[in-house]
This record gives sequence, C-alpha cells and structure tokens, in this order.
Amino acid sequence: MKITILTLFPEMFTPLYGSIVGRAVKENKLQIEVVNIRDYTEDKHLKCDDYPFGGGAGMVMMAQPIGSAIEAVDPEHRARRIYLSPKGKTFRQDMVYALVECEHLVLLCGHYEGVDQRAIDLYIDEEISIGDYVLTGGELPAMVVADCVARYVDGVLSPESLVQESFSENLLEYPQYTRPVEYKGLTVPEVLRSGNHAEIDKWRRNQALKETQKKRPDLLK
Ligand code: 4G3
Repeated sequence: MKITILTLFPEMFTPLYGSIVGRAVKENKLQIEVVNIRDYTEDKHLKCDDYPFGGGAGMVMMAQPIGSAIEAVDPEHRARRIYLSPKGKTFRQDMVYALVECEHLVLLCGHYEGVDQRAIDLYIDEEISIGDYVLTGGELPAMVVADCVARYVDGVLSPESLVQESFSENLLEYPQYTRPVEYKGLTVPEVLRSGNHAEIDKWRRNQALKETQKKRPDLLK
C-alpha cells in the first residue's frame, strides 16, 4: 500500500518515520510519499495561497498547485483522494477497514482558511474530519489517518492483537496489569493470576462491558 501526503509543511511528517509506521516503511510493507504542494505552483514567487473572493479573514489555498500536485502523483485517478477538513465525515474505525483495502491513498492537507472549492470539486473523492475541532492544518489529521491505516497493513501488527481487537469490537478495553503484583497498596485482581483462562476471558468481557456502560453508553445502543 502507498500513502501520498500533499502538504505545504512536509517537515511536519518526520515523526511518522519513527515508531511502528517507520518500521513498516523500512520493511517495505508500506510506502509513504510526502509531497510539497509548493513544488507544483506555476506562480513565479511560488505563491500557493491568496485572498478570498468576497472578502473575509485569512487566506485560501489556490486550486492550481493542488490540482497539478494531484495530477502528478495520481495521473490516472487510481488512488482514493481524501481531503482532511473540519467539514468532513467523522473518522471512525470502520472507515479504516475500508481504506486499508485501497492500493493508493492521497491525503490532502489544507491550511489557512481552507482550499479553493474547485480543487475539492475536481480532485477529491472524500472529505474526512478526525473530530469536531479546528486545527491550524490538516497535517495532524493526515498523520492520524496514516497511522490508523498502517496498523492494518500486513505484518505491521501481530495477527493476535488484531483478532483480539475485533473480538472486543465496539466495547472499551478491559483494564490491563503487569508486574509487580502490588504497587502502592493496589494489587492485581486475583483472577488474572489464577491461570484459569475461561474465568479470565469472562472477567475481561465483564470489565469491558462495565467500562463501556460507565464511559460510553452510546456504544451499547
Ligand atoms: C480546511 C482538519 C482545512 C478548512 C483540518 C481548516 C481540523 C481538521 C483546515 C479549514 C483542520 C479535522 C485545516 N482542522 N477536524 N484544519 O479533521 O477551516
């Protein structure tokens, strides 16, 4: 799978090469291509944004550099082209399962007050928001989407952890403990040290249900 990120701030993506995503890239399980939109401007001063028609605060990213960048990275429109924006459909785990089936994802990061609508109308398949808040740019949302998708690329996570995750679908996680058995007077629940795996599974499922009922009752409806 290949993920192309289009941005005016390519240096913001260096952290992506650390950790688990970076390992997948090194092992050639995942390709990540970060492209500077500015490299595609036809403006002699390399300008990529301009004042909004109709007036108002802030700047709008121009359609031309974005259009040329997308035509360069996905000339035959084989990729799923996604724009990260506060107006998008709220990102959820079920969307990750669909996106991981795509051979090529193009993630467009907007800045300023957004992007000329014609770039979206002409080039974008889907608008995604990672949640109901506004950031200075779409870079952090693009990293969130790339990280979520990378976890499902073959060989990035162990099959066991993904199976575990699908079993506990739509429930919050049960509490986890590691050594020592006692820390500041708090002890690890006896059942987890019993070696009785049927009882352990039962306890965990019950904890997950209780946790969900308390913190996210909406998930049980
Ligand atoms: C477009 C995405 C982009 C219009 C982008 C601001 C939050 C999200 C931007 C606009 C973003 C999100 C850049 N902020 N919730 N900022 O996914 O007004």
